[in-house]
Amino acid sequence: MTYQTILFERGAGVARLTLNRPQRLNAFTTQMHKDVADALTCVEADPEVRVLLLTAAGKGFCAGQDLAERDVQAGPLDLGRTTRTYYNPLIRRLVALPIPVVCAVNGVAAGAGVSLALACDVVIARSSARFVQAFSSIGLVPDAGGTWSLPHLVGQARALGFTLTGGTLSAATAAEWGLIWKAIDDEHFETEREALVEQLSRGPTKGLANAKLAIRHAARATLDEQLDIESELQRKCGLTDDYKEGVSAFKERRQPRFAGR
Ligand code: T3D
Repeated sequence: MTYQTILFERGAGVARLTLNRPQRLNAFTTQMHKDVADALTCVEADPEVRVLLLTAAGKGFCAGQDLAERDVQAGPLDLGRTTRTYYNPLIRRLVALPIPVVCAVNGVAAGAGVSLALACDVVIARSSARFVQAFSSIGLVPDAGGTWSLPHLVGQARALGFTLTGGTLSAATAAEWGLIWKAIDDEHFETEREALVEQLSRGPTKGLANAKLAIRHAARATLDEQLDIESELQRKCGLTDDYKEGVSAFKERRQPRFAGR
């Protein structure tokens, strides 16, 4: 399947979705939303895919909404409609995917590009990448889940400071704040990205999916509720082939061979 605005391939348990409008720092157009949505439908329907890698072509990751698509002189725009139609379903689908989603931030992320990265499960960034909270520069509120993920990840003080000043964070600061998992030296970025993706593609997929579910659920739960969720998810994990394999491998002093079931 070929697309106008993304590259998409599947193989060896990995789906790779690369935003591909490098001349516009991979800013989102309506066509890109449609292409990404279609690729996600393929991922959701393919039981062989055990990890999704989201990254981008060229020197940028994603500059958020393509502002060339917004004719502000032509009359009022209903941005509530565009976020409801495109950004909200995208974020909901990424978070709901029952596999790990790795985001490899290869360059600058701005506006909804930041929010998009933060919706992924494991976010790594090139040391030279930066995160720009561009919304306030054009009079908008962070969208694509940004007002939810930011304070959850870094706390209210940093979320407000970053957002209201339209600030820029280096990858190193983003990692230090807990916005992302890791900043990686540019020269080691691809190698580490591939090692991470390979590790996750060979992992106990159902266990990883349940861990993702539990950790994401914690943001809106009490400890009591969370203990119950853990028990229920642990019950499910205990019935998987991968649990049997993991314990057997430990006892036999060998590496486990998880089948993702
Ligand atoms: O509309 C709705 O549906 C509501 C939803 C909104 C979601 C949002 O994301 S709102 C926020 C939109 N994004 C921005 O405001 C970011 C705008 N871009 C920038 O601030 C800067 O470009 C960056 C900080 C991202 C990077 O700066 P720099 O100096 O590294 O690169 P540059 O030279 O500014 O950009 C390179 C090219 O990409 C340039 O084109 P040119 O001059 O070489 O032909 C630039 O115009 C283009 N570009 C960058 N960002 C966008 C863009 N073109 C269209 N839309 C963009 N968002």
